[in-house]
Amino acid sequence: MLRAGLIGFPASGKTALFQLLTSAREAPRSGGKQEAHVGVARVPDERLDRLTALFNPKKHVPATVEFADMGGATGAKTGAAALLDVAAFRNADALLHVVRMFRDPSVPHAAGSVDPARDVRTMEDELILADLGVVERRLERLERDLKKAGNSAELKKEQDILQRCRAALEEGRPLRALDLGGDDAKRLRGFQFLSAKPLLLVLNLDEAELPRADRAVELAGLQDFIKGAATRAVPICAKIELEIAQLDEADATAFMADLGLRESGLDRVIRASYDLLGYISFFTVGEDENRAWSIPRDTTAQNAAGEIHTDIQRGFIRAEVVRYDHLLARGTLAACREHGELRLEGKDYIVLDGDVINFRHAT
Ligand SMILES: Nc1nc2c(ncn2[C@@H]2O[C@H](COP(=O)(O)OP(=O)(O)OP(=O)(O)O)[C@@H](O)[C@H]2O)c(=O)[nH]1
Ligand SMILES: [Mg+2]
Repeated sequence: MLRAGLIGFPASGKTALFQLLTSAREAPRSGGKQEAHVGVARVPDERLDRLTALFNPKKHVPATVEFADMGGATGAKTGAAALLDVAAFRNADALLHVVRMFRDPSVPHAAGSVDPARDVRTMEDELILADLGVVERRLERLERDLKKAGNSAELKKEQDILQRCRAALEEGRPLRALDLGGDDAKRLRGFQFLSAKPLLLVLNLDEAELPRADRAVELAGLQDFIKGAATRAVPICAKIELEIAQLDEADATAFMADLGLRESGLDRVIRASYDLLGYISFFTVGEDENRAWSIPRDTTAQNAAGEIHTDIQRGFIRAEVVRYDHLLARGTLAACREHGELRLEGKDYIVLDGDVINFRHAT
């Protein structure tokens, strides 16, 4: 499951977005303790809906994304370093920075003016500063340990990579911009650096700017920033979307059409998150349950099985795979088998987006 942490300056719309994504009724209180509220959003997927119409299973289980929102400010006043103390943020796969673009005089901005490019840069600097603190503390320790342990090759390697991180951070570059090989990346994973996490800028637009949502990045002056590695942006108007969420389906569709919105904010934010992280979906189907699962691109069949259960991963024998569009066109798995569209794949098969899989495993 994908896990994302919502960060941003006070009154940028984090909680509004959190409520929108997770349909949470109770909002985390502003200015409260530094404690994360965690909510789960169901990933909308038309393909799963179609499969369910086909199989009519007892259960229909969409993939889910977990979002964390903080009661109280994240960033600015307290500094992003505080995020490192909160597991839901430390362990997040991605950070969603909610950037204020709406201009509502009744909701003053802590910095006195609405300036998205400034906020994005300030937050980036905070993430960098928080990571720099971690790197420096670890490097100090390493130096002492190296003196004691003599020439430990492993410690030396760690020192080397951390020194490269320090150099980048001191230049104001985030760790996600560092092009690290597999081994180095593995060495750093344990530190859970904030600036190494993929970053999605959620541009919280003013209602008046909704018709120009396609140009939100330019409006915010963020063209250069989003050229950075593992960095994306998605426009949204949290307030309007919350209003739409209160309407029944027919009214919501009409209202969205009026505003020129083709898909809901929830769809857009989740799709952008998947895109950013390179996540794909595969499906399992049957009489009991149809279900969507999320995995990183390039996951092997055996590891994909582990997403369902470690027993299935361990006892993996083979995967029976059919493409979603084949199954939808034929209507049944038996018909796909007859036409040679049901393939048997081994543990090293790379699962593709939209694969419908039945895992054979020893128990
Ligand atoms: N006009 C307008 N107001 C918004 C929008 N999004 C949020 N707000 C309002 O701005 C205020 C702050 O929104 P929150 O979602 O609580 O902001 P937050 O980032 O969680 O704030 P803290 O938790 O205090 O850091 C609320 O009164 C919202 O109703 C928007 O898109 N347009
Ligand atoms: Mg809040």
